[in-house]
Amino acid sequence: MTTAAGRWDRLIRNVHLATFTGDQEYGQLRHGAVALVADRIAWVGRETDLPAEFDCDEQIDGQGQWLLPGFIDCHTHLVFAGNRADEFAMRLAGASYEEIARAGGGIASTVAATRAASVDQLVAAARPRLAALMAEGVTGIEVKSGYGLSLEAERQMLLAATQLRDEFGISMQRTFLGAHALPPEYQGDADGYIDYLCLEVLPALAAEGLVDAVDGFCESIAFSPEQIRRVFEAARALDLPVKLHAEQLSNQHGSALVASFDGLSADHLEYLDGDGIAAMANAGTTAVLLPGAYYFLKETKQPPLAQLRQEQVAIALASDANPGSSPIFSLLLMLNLACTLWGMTPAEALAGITRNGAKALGWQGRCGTIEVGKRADLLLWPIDTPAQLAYQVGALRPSQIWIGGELRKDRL
Ligand code: DI6
Ligand code: FE
Repeated sequence: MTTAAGRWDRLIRNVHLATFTGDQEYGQLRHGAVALVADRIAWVGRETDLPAEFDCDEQIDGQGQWLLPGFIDCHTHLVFAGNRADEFAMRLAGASYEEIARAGGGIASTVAATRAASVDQLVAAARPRLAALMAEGVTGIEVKSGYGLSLEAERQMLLAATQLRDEFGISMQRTFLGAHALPPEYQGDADGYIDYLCLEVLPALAAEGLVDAVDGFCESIAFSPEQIRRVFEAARALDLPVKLHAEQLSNQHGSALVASFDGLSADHLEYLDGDGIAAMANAGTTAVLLPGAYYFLKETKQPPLAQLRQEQVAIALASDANPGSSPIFSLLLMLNLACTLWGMTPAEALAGITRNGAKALGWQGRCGTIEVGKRADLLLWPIDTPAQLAYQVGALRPSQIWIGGELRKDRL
């Protein structure tokens, strides 16, 4: 199969393209067409610029709808057992997220439920969450461990994620988040727990091929920058990329730390300062903003959007789907929240779940835009303008989804 002779497997025509390349808003190209060969994009352009002769097995009439890259949810805690509705009620009655965590609730309660679950039970619990995200167009996702906090229980979580990846045929980055919280058996010995992660857990799980990246929670209720640095050094020794939950509840200077390790992303960032932004800009570390957690925790300190823009730090958006701070399984809702709560533009928000979402995972060469050579992860949307995706809440679904060039007939 060669593209030079105009031999294509599929041609999607009569569509408006939001390519997320170039200078136009949304990278838009009206009256476009996209040709696919196997799982790749082979040609992109205006319909009127199609070659006079080409050979193509299948032509698809997009009926004037919009074609976008598949969405990337670059920060999720999708695999967990139980729920924290009781804690939600406590917070509504006035308790803070930090108070609940310090009193032994919060992440620790999800750890107890997750440790008690089998891989099959974790998969069964996560299946409807992943199906909900994918039904709205997610074709690439990051899934973290971090509710196991022991070798066996972290392995169970990563095995569940791997099983979901294969079952749904989705691109997935599996991230080791052992440094999420201190498990009960290490109370009072955070440094001992970090040793255990660095010397035993991470090397073993990496050797089993279950880890694609490494994350941590750098916060006064979690781990110090010095402890996170040791986790990052262990990741570096295994050639694994790093990212960090940073500056979510206070400024611990985690963003500068992750940038100093050429990290993929620093995530949350409400308390990020100018030095952190400069370090991220220098290192090319993506800012992953999580409007679901901001909204759900009723945070009032906004991430420094204007300064991130000014320093040209790439900004991604993600669901942070998790049982404690963002039990929200909708990436489209994140677009709306980022625009209404922080003043992001619809074009910025959409770039955050396409081009910049891919960059946050180190996938910029592979997906996130409509470009020749990229994976054919594509969404056809029955909308008049891409801004509609950030504006409307509910009742929006892609009319077609292609993953790796294959039409997902189940449409999930
Ligand atoms: N920050 C978050 O928002 C999630 N993890 C983290 O480090 C929340 C995790 C939870 O509350 O279960
Ligand atoms: Fe998170």
